[in-house]
Amino acid sequence: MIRGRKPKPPFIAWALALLAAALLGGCEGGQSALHPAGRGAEDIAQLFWWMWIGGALIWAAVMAIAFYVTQARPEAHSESSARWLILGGGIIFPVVVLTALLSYGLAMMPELRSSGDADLRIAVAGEQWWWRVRYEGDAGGAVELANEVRLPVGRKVIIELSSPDVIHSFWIPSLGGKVDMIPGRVNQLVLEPTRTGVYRGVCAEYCGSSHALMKFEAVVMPVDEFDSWLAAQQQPAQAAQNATARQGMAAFLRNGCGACHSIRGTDADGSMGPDLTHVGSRLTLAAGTLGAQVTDFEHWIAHTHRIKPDAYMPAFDMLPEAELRAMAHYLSELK
Ligand code: HEC
Ligand SMILES: [Cu+2]
Repeated sequence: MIRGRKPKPPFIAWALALLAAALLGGCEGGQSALHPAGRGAEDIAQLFWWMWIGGALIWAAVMAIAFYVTQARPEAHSESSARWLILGGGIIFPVVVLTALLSYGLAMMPELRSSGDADLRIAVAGEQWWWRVRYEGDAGGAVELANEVRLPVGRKVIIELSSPDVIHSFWIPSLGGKVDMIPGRVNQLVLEPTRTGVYRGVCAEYCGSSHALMKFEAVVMPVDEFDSWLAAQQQPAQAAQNATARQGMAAFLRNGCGACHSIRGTDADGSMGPDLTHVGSRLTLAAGTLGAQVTDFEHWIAHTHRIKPDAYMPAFDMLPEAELRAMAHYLSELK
């Protein structure tokens, strides 16, 4: 150890502050576990901060000891004081701290997983590379939609998670924890949103080439708005309103889209792809990959694989532009 060489805390402090700012700057907005909008996410954020404080204290203690032995008292230590340091710092201290943090974390689990008196039940299947969402509504019957989960604020909701193909993972960081969707079983997640708003959900388990293009919106609404939204979703699709939409509907049926897609109230009753009965009311298309304007519909139908590599829908770029545009109009008007 070379005496007299001064460490440079100001530079290190600046670097750490910059790093923290860069990291935490990404924690705002609709996809942040540190900006919770649900019961589960609040608990998890609290756990995070306790862990962070614990980590910071330990780091400070280790730095203080390192400073003490290299700068303040660099001379050799007696064997017995070294033994005590190893015993205390290497065994007793970590055992106590880790046991405390683990007990605190484990004590949260029953609450995070309790489904008790849920108000609503939603089944979500992760598929390559989109989300099939089914409301087991009582009054108007079950209703299926895709890539959007709407929830009433302040209500407890059970989400039943499954997958028909590979392992996916359902995660809305602002609302709650992350749970895997495993082929052959149904996992449960309980969410209880506390703030209205639109939050981002993602697939958190690598599931193939377009894994990163598999997002969804979680929309938390006031209870009465939610009820009327669900009642509207339970209705069959509205009839085509104008000549363009009528041409679009005919083209949709003629080109075989109905082999994979359902539009309740028409002959299209396929189930391999997303239900399109109210696709015009969605906030995004193709699992958060595009907006939901007429041009987005047209773009998706013609250039499917340029937008989402390997998606299980054929691209229809061979169709005349007028036909693509008519279908886009028809679908975007299915509110
Ligand atoms: C072989 C089955 C198949 C056929 C045929 C098919 N699609 Fe699809 N479609 C899918 C699948 C699967 C998805 C989901 C893709 C994804 O996001 O990964 C999809 C997604 C969509 C979406 C986005 C829906 C949403 O909620 O995000 C639209 C719109 C759509 N298809 C329209 C059409 C139209 C129009 C046709 C006919 C010209 C058609 N599809 C033909 C399988 C099919
Ligand atoms: Cu996935």
